[in-house]
Order: sequence, then C-alpha cells, then structure tokens
Amino acid sequence: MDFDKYLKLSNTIRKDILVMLKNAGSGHPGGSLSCVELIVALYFKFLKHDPKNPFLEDRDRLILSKGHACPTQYACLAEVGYFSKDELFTLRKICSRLQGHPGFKCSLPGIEVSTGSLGQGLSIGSGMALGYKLDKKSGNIYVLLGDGELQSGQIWEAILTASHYKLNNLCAIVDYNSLQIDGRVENIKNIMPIKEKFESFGWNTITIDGHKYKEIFDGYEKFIKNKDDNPSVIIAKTIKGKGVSFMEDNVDWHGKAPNARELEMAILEIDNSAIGL
Ligand SMILES: Cc1ncc(C[n+]2csc(CCOP(=O)(O)OP(=O)(O)O)c2C)c(N)n1
Ligand SMILES: [Mg+2]
Repeated sequence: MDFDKYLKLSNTIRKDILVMLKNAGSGHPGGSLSCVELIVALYFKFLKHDPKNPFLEDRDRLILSKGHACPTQYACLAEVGYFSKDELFTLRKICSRLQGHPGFKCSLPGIEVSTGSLGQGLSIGSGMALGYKLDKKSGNIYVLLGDGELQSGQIWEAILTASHYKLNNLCAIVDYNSLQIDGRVENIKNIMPIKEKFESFGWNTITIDGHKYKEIFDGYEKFIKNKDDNPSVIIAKTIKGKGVSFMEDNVDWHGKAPNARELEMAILEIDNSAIGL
C-alpha cells in the first residue's frame, strides 16, 4: 500500500500544531507530536464517521484521554472537514471552542467528551463501549492514553471492567513515548511490562511502532477483525516531540510553545522530512 497521502497529512498536521501553539503562546508540543500518525490513521482511514453529521448513529468514537494532546485532534478534525481550519488559530483564546483541553460543552463537532484530567478516558470509553453493546450498535470506541497516564489507578479499574464485560468493541492505544511531564516514566513510576500486565487482565495486545503507517494500519486492522471477546490494546512505541529534532525525546518540550524562531526551524525540518516511511 502507498502511504504517501498519510505521510503528507502527518506533515500538515505537525505544522498546524506548531503554528497553533506559537499563536496561543502555550500548550503541549511533545505529546501532541508523538501521536500524530496514530490519530491521522483513525480520522482519515479507520473511523466510521461523518464530519457533516458528528452525531451519526453507530459512529466510531475517539476519546482523547491524554487531553493535553488536543491540538493534534483539533488539527485532524479541521483537516477532515468537521470545521474550518481558520478556527484552529483560536486555540486557547477566551470563548474559543478550542480550549487547551477538549471540552464537550464547547460544542466543537467531533469532541465526544471533556478530557484533560488524566486517568478518566478509559472508564468513559468502557461505558460507551458497554452502552453500544447493550443497544446492539456496531461502532467501535478508541481511547488514546499516555504512558505516564497509565500510573493512574482508575485506568486499571477500567482495564478490569472492560475484560469483565467482554468489550471487544474497545481499543485502547498507549502512546508509549517513555516521557511524562517531569522525566522518564521508568524513573518516576515504572509501568513496565505493559504488554504482560494488559494480558494478565484478559486483553489482546498489539505492539507497533507508532510512527510507521504500515504497522499502525496492521494494528488497527487486527483490532477491527478480532473475533474473540477481549478488548484490545495497541501499545505504540513513539517519540515525544517526533518530527522536530530539538523537541524529540526532550522533556523540556512537554508543555511550552515554540517562539517565532523555533517555529521557523521546526517548519523547515518538517518540510524537508519524510517521516513515517
Ligand atoms: C489528573 C491529572 N494530573 C496531572 C495532570 C498534569 N499533566 C498534564 S500532562 C501530564 C503528563 C502526562 O504524561 P503522559 O501520559 O506520558 O503524556 P505524554 O507523554 O503523551 O504527554 C501531567 C502530569 C493532569 N492533566 N491530570
Ligand atoms: Mg508519555
């Protein structure tokens, strides 16, 4: 398969994220850039959705549990046609529908739930997946989690709940970039081995490189085609700040906006890159 279209989209979305953050003067570049390919593949290939009808019955849903990465989701939603790209530049402004974390009450088309307080998204996603089962709806629920976020106890309650209720319509995705707000996950509170932990709770596990479209596509297809009763998790190895050399794997870029000069350097790099190959 030719992934050219998706590689171009990666670059467009990365540039949008950085311009939005520079314009806002704050935000989270590292964790936004690490999940670009994972989110692009959903909105542009795998989600059953309709940008002109955001509340489509039986739609697939994405819950951005690591809500601070919303610039990536906003940029994808605009690019795929939920709202105008001009609105991206209202990020983090007073009265904007694009707040620094996704807000359901902002009525931005495509946002299913408010997130940003880490640890809650998988519980919400499990509830939605269970609701779909009870209503005999065919859609799937995807929940994007941070690796640092897996330190929250509530996540493990949700992991237990999802296998108990046989939520095979639920796909967790772990953006495993090895960094959290203040350092390396393994030094702050080690979560490894994640694969074995999920398996011991009765989940199917799929391990991929979260920047390679071939592996991402295979991972989502495996989840969609799965016929057993288990929920699935895609453990995606990623690089925080991916695509901008001075941000990559650098905890300093967890939560600050680039200045004009840094933005210029970043855009130049992205324009000259062919990541995801
Ligand atoms: C309950 C809660 N505690 C603290 C924070 C502040 N916070 C925002 S991002 C972050 C680090 C998250 O790390 P990780 O889940 O690994 O995300 P990523 O590396 O993808 O940015 C923290 C602690 C929060 N948003 N919610
Ligand atoms: Mg992380």
